[in-house]
Amino acid sequence: MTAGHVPWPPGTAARYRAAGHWRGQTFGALLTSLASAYGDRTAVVGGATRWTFAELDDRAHRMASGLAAAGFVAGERVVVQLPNVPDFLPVVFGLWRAGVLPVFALPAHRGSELRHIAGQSGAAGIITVGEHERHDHTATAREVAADTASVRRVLVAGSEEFEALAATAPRELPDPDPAGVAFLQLSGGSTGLPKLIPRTHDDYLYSVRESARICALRPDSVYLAALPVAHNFPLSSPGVLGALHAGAATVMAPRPDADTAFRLIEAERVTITGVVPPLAAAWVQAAGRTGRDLSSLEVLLVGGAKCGRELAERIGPALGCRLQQVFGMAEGLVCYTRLDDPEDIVLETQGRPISLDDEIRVVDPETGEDVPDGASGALLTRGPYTIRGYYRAEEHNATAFTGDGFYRTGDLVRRTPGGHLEVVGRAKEQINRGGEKVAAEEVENHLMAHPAVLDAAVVAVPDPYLGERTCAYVVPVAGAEPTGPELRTFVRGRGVAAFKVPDLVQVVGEFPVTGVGKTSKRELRAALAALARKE
Ligand code: OOB
Repeated sequence: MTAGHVPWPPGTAARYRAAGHWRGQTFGALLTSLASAYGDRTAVVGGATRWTFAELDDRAHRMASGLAAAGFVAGERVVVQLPNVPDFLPVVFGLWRAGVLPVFALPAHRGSELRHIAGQSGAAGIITVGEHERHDHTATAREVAADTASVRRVLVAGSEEFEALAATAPRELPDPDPAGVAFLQLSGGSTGLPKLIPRTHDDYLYSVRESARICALRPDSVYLAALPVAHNFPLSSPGVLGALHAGAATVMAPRPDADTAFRLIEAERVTITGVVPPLAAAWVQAAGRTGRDLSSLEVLLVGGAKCGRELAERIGPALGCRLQQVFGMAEGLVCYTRLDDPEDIVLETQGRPISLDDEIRVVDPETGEDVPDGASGALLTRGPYTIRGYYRAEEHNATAFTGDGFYRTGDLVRRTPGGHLEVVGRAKEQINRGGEKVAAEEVENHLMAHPAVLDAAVVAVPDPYLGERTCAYVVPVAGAEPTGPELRTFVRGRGVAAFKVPDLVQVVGEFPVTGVGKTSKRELRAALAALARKE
């Protein structure tokens, strides 16, 4: 058992095994079996690289041996911050085979997030790239390593050292415990910095296997990884892991823009991909004037944030494919509209859970009582691939989960009599910036580190393109006159992902108080958000 991991109760675990959800297979063992079933078929394409399943399997074996030879031992954690490059796969499968837990950072993360992730996980190493999208990732990783005691090594994909490691003679390593933690994902966060989400081989593989089935992946499918591949959506819903599981090829898109994606869809005859709503809207627009042949595309998954009916209706006609909505979370639960669902369900709901063993409760946020179908309420869930606790976060777990193990998602939903969920809002202090999650409190803390800032409250404001943008209301200290641009530059300078820098800054004399005169952050945010919606 991994320290810091809250396991499922033994009786529940036994039930999930008996039902065949948990099969006792590790990701390393899965790749071995895929290599024997699909050896000569293409597994992954990106840039000038094109690896078959056998080649991927071989590189992952070598990587595992190289990592072990470099001193990484089973149970340790290594932060992986890689963009969409083929090497993402041998690195992650190599770590899995060595029993080392990848900790998935996003390429957008900067020193602030990386330091938190490495520190919180006690990471022994960081695997990153050189320069990517005009940011020197190696330099950031080295800075973080220098002041994070546990980090012994930074490895840079593509470097000579990395290639030597990837060429190590393969040797069999002991297969880790399939019921143990395979990796740590990041939560979108609502209180402060992102929490770490421990996922096991058993539970994650179940969601991957079922996602591949629900999305009808087959060996001749081609999946385009357009979104950053370490995120749960392009990783496993059905994502690159679902594609591998089905013996299908994955194409790594260096960027998600329509030009890049359409070029790859045409060149590689892509059949399925997944995007967030703003990207879907941009693709829909670009499709009208593209000279590219998109006829191979069968399914576009849209999720990560609410896809409104208007956009949903335009996707099929514009891109010549079917829409599949997906509502998921790194903590577990993933819902899909099914390929044979009636059109209204596909256009209006965010799908139904993967598993009949996903338990769904929709409750009154005030009383905690279940509400009837059709009424909106807070979504609670528990099931065979939803965590029972964040990693090393006992205090937070006490409020994020109910006493009987339901995860409080923070989403407001409505359930149809057929069991489909419609996401109608959010109770958590988080801004969903077109699928990129911003924890209000994290940004407020950065703002309050500025000497001219007395208090800050970050709220969502509606945005036609992103769905929501961030607005920071700031009260200055007496006599100070900080400006919006100055505060934005300050937050950026603290080394945070660009999507967290407030889009708007409003400097105000004081915060409005609510009717009852409450001035708690929570009340303030609610009042400001209501104000922002009215404007
Ligand atoms: C996905 O995962 P996360 O962990 O980045 O964010 C989860 C949250 C949900 O709790 C919900 O607030 C929001 O993102 N969300 C949606 C949505 N899909 C996710 N809100 C409305 N409509 C949707 N379709 O975002 C994620 C993980 C796996 C698959 C897809 C998305």
